Amino acid sequence: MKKALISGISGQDGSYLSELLLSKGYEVHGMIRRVALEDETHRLWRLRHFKKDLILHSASLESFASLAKIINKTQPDEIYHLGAQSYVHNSFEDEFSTLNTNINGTHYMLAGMKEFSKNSKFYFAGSSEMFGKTLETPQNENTKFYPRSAYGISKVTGYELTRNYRDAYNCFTCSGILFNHESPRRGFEFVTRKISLAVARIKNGLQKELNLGNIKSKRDWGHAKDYVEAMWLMLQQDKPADYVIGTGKQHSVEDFLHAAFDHVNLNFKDYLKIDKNLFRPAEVETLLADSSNSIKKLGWKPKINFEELVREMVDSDLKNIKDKIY
Ligand code: NDP
Ligand code: GDR
Repeated sequence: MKKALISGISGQDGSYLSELLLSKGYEVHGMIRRVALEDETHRLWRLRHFKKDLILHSASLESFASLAKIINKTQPDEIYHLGAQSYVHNSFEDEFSTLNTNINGTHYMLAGMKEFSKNSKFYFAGSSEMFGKTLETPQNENTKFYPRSAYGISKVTGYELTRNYRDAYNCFTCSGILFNHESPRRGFEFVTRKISLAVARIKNGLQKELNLGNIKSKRDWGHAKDYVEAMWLMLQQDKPADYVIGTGKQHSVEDFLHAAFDHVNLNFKDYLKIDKNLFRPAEVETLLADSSNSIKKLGWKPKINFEELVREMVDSDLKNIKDKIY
């Protein structure tokens, strides 16, 4: 039986990846913060349906000793390093924690693997935020990086560390340069989930307006379920490499608003308030993936399109309201 170790297992991607690996017969180990154990209902909500099938360890991305101990103990075939401070807006408010957790956390995971489990295969969660102020469109594996936030900078550094462990120490390390991916399990601070929950609340008379920042920015949005499959595929190849993963289709935040409100027969213009405080000091205006290399080498293709994604998120939040979850 293959063994996998996932950092950030309690997040959106960690939950979908766990389900995928369990369905493939893996023994799945995950790292969680100790505080999560004190409040499982809220902090481990994404894992609640299959938590009994996972082996969870408490660890902190800020502590090399805690990560190395678990890597040594579990001796995983595959390590998926997803844990990070992942909210770009927050990285302007707290650059220090973002850089510390994301850069050192990645370094500690790599160093722990090299020291105690050299034959593990390693996945690093890179991001389209590394392209930032895009220097060409669409973006592929050869596009130069121009990060626009401490978050983006931390991911470029993580990517370089991951590549260096491949070059210098012959480790099997891959970076997935993943574009935005969403789902009903998306965190509430991200724009798509903020919109889907607001639509459900407004439809039910629980909210009157929705405050947003820059609705002109454009993203390449896919479904998280499709993207965790790409992570797994990367570690099944004969040789390690880096891959761009996206749908190749672009929509603005305004398009998302349109689709989400239309789905419940409301007009977003009746509820939207633009809030200057929600704009970022340096915005990433436009992102669009060229995943042709991944389609060719991994045989990966997204299955869920933008319209289906929006409908699934809004329907899920309507159900959450009906079931009195929010
Ligand atoms: P989430 O924010 O949903 O999950 C992040 C995970 O990291 C959570 O499990 C969180 O734990 C954990 N974490 C955060 N800080 C710490 C810390 N200091 N110590 C230990 N664990 C910590 O992110 P996603 O699932 O959406 O993304 C997964 C990874 O992929 C992230 O690295 C993200 O940056 C990257 N990424 C995401 C994309 C997307 O569109 N979703 C696109 C490209 C890259 P807790 O639950 O306790 O907070
Ligand atoms: P992003 O996602 O920064 O692309 O990072 P987010 O959903 O936060 O923002 C997308 C765009 O929407 C604009 N926006 C708002 N965003 C938020 N969160 N809240 C608002 O009220 C709002 N109004 C407008 C933003 O300015 C931005 O242009 C996500 C994260 O998952 C990262 O971890 C990941 O690496 C990248 O995607 C790829």
